[in-house]
Amino acid sequence: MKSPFNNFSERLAAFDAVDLYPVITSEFCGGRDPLYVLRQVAEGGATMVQLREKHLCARDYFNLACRFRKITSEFGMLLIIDDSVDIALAVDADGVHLGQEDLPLSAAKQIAPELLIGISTHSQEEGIVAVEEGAGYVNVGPIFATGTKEVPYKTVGLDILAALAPTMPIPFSIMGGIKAKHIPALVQLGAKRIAMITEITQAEDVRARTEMLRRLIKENL
Ligand code: TZP
Ligand code: MG
Repeated sequence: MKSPFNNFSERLAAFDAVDLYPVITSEFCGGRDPLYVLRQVAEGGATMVQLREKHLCARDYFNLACRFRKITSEFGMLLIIDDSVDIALAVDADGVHLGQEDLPLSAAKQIAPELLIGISTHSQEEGIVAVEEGAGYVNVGPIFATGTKEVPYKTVGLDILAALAPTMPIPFSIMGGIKAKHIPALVQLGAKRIAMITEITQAEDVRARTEMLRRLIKENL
């Protein structure tokens, strides 16, 4: 299945307009099929999703990513693959999300010039480097403590977010321990795109939760 977006600039424009950034990992889907959770997120109106699997072999990650591509294309959504540039290219995903220990941005850009490449950053300094190296977007986190991932970094917190938001020259998302109750304050500090795992994927009604979170972000913009 093909991406609904033709090139980097269409993907960047789509990311710029994102409000909620759901990240789906099989082990955090409350025992449900990640494809069911994806469909619920899509029906709830999300315009992008990241597939993030840490324990699948490349073959299984590829097969799941193909199925994510089919559903996200059906809904006109951006699809980002965590960690793997090769799988992102192989399934015609729209981008790849890379951490500080993954393939360097410069190498990823060389292989995949039309992919939207997102970089995980944990401080203002890492954010500046990612921008200088030409990231498509950056994700800043963990904003709050999270049990979803072992993070060897201090939480970013609201003060750093407040300092960083007005100076960030490219679109950014934030992540880490974020729940619905935090959204008004985060949006008022300048965060327009909010990435979440468990607040979405462990909701009993994922579709209704997606709709509610999107509404909450938009109401506070
Ligand atoms: N990177 C920084 S925090 C985090 C990742 C992958 C996990 C966020 O998960 P949750 O459930 O939204 O706290
Ligand atoms: Mg990674």
